[in-house]
Amino acid sequence: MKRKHLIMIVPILLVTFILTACQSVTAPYNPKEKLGPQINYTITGIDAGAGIMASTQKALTEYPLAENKWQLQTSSTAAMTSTLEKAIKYKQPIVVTGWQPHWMFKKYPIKFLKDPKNVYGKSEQIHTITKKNLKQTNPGAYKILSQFHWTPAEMSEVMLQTNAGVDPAKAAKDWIKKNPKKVAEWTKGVKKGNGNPVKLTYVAWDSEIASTNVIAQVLDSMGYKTTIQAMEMQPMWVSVASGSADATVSAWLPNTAGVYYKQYKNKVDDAGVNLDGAKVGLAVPKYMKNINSIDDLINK
Ligand code: PBE
Repeated sequence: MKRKHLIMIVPILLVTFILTACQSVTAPYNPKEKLGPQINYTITGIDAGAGIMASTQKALTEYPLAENKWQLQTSSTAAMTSTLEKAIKYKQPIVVTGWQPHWMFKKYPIKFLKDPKNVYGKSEQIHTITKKNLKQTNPGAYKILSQFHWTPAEMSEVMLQTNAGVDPAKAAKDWIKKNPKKVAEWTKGVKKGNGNPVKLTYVAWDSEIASTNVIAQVLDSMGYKTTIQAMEMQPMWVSVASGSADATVSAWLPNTAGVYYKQYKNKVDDAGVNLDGAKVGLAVPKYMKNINSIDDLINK
């Protein structure tokens, strides 16, 4: 190529480059500048009713993030994870409400921020909550529900399937088929249900879609006739407290659903923990290397 041509091409390339760069709205994360202004002081949250949103409101006051212009944006789990995915694609800064077990920690390189004020609690357990006296009125179903216990890794297997587009009932069925020993622990010593109805209510979070579908099919396999119904968190607690539903396996405690547990604990029975080692907090992509604690949102 002649020198004259080169001289013409360079500015054209330059203009093209600048135009392309302008198209991405947020710049990649810049650790040398303050984080807040880079993301308009915004934490990307999920649905307003979630416990993690209430805990994050508390964090806004306690750290104190709100005084320093920070705000929490309400959306949905689906919108939050898609915003997170886009940010990660372009190495942009982002702060999200995060929890485990959830496939977001498998799919994206993200980390929890340290919570020195312990607003979110160290670790959470998911409890099985039944209506009062289910143990006496439906002892077999109660026994299965109280023996239901699995690990975050096991729950994640089902969640990853549903996230990949498999129907939740089918994902649950496949998991049950692959894990007969585990299922035998839950059904140990249980008499057949003879068509006895069981109604489970849940909130349609990925984790609870997984657990509710699995335990419903296990109940059915023992001869119970199980129906499941998704609802918001408050009506779910009311359904069990009023006895219109038999049980839920969706109670994240002691923190996330703590307000509801306190309100309804005299009207329900706690059939025990179905999952240990859950966790709730704020999370950021790992490439935000200098952001490791909630305090860093203000300091860095
Ligand atoms: N979650 C998932 C729920 C509990 C399960 C953490 C989004 C919540 O915040 O209430």
